Amino acid sequence: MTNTVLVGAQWGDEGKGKITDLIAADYDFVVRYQGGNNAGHTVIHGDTKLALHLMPSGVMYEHCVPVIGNGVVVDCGVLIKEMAMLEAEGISCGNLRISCDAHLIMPYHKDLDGADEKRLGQNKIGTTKRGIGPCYQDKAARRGIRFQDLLDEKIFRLKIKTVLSQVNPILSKVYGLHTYTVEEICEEFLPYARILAPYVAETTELLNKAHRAGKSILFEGAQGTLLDIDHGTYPFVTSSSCCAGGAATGSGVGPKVIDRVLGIQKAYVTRVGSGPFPTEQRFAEDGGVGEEARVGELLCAAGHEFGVTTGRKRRCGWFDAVIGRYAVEVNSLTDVALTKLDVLSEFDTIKVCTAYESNGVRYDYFPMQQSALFHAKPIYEELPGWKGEDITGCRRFEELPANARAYVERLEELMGARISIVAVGPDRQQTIMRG
Ligand code: 2SA
Ligand code: GDP
Ligand code: MG
Repeated sequence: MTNTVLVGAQWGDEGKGKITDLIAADYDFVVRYQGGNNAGHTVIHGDTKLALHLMPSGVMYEHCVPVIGNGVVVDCGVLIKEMAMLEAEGISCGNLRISCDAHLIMPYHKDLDGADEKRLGQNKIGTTKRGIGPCYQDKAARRGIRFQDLLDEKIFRLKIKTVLSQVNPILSKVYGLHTYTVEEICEEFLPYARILAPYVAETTELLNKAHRAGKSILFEGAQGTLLDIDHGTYPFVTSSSCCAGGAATGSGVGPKVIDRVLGIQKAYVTRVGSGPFPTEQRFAEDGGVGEEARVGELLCAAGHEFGVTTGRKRRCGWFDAVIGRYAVEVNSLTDVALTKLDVLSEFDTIKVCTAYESNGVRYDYFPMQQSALFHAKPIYEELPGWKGEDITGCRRFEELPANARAYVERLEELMGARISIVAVGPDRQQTIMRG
C-alpha cells in the first residue's frame, strides 16, 4: 500500500483537484492537512464542474474516507453549505471525519483579515479574505477555538469569553470595527455543533490505526510550495505549511508513513495575490506591453485562469524550472504531474526559465533573500511549440507531437524529476499516465 502526499509545486491552482480526483480511487483515505476555504479545487462530476473548498476531493468516491485533519482551519458555515451542495449532486458526505483538533474560523477572523488588508493598502498580501491568517494567528497564540471546544457548550462559552476579552478591544480600538458578544457567537455556532458533531473524530488515531491495518492514505495539499509560511515567498504567502512536511504535522502521522510525494506543476505558472513572480507576463493593466501582455492574456484566456474561490484574474507566466527544482528539494518530490499542457498548444514557441540573474549574480537555485528574488530576471531557453495541434485527445505519451514530448522531457531534465502524469484537459480521462 502506498501513502502519497499530493502537493502543489508552484503558487497553487496547479490542478491538484483534478489529479487527486484521478488517483483517489486507489486510496482508502483522502486527507486535507492545511489551509481552509481559501482553497478552490476543481473536480468534474459527470458534466458538472464542482469547486471544493474544504471537502477532501476523495469524497467523490464512495469507498474513500475524506478526512479534514488537525492542520486545517474550518469555516463551519461554508463546510455545511459544501456538504449540502455535494449531497444535492448525489455525492454522499457520510464518511467525512473532521479532526477534533482542527481550528474554527470565527466571524472576527474574517473581519480582521479584511481590515488588515485595507490597512496594508498598496502593500496588501492579496488574501482571499476568508479569515485564514487571523485564525492561524490565534492558533499560534494558543487562544484558538477547536472542534472539541465546540462540542462542549460550557467550555465553548468559557473559551469564547476569554478570546473576546482579547479580540474585542482590537476590533474596536485598532480597526474601529464592531465587537461580538458570547451570545451572538453561540447563536451562530451551537447549531453548527449539532450538525457537525457526528463527523468529529480523533483522526490522528483513526489514520494511524488505518495505516497499521494496511490501508492507504492520500494527503491532499492546498495552495502550493511557494505559498508555504516557511518556504514560500514570505510575507506574500498563506499562513499554513503547504509543503509535503505539513502532511505529517497537519494529520498526525509520522513522516516515515509517507512513501510517495507527487508534485503538481502546471506547464506554465500562475499566481493569485501579490508578491514576486519572476516569469510573469504582465497584463496591460499591470504594466505589461507588447509581446509580454499578449502572452499573459493568451495564457489566462486559454487556461481560464480565474480564482475558484474569489474569481480573481490569475497572473500568468512561463514555466520556471528554478521553482521546479526548489519544489523537488523542499518536498522530496518522487515524481511530478504536469497539468494543462494543452494550453500551450496556442504558442509558436515556448519559453522556459532555466536560471535567474539578480544584481549581477546568476542563481541556479531559488534565492532565499527577498531582495534577490525581487530583482530576479529570468534567463530563458526557447523551445519550438506544437501550435494548432489538438492534444486533448492524446492518451499515450507517444501520441503527443514530437515537440510536446521534447518539452516534457526538457522539463524533467531541468527539474531533476520524473513526470509520471501529463494532463491534457480538465476531464478525468484527459490524462496520460506514464507509470
Ligand atoms: P490567504 O487567504 O491568507 O490564504 O491568502 C494568502 C495568499 O495565499 C494565496 N492563496 C491562493 N493562491 C492561489 N489559489 C488559492 N485558492 C483559490 C483558487 C484562490 C482564489 O483556487 O483559485 O479563488 O482567489 C489561494 N488561496 C490562498 C492568496 O492569493 C494570497 O496571495
Ligand atoms: P487546484 O487548486 O490546484 O485544485 O487547481 P484549480 O482547480 O484552482 O485550477 C485548475 C483549473 O485547471 C481547473 O479549472 C481545472 O478544471 C483545470 N485543469 C486541470 N487540469 C487541466 C488540464 O490538463 N488542462 C486544462 N485545460 N485544464 C485543466
Ligand atoms: Mg485552486
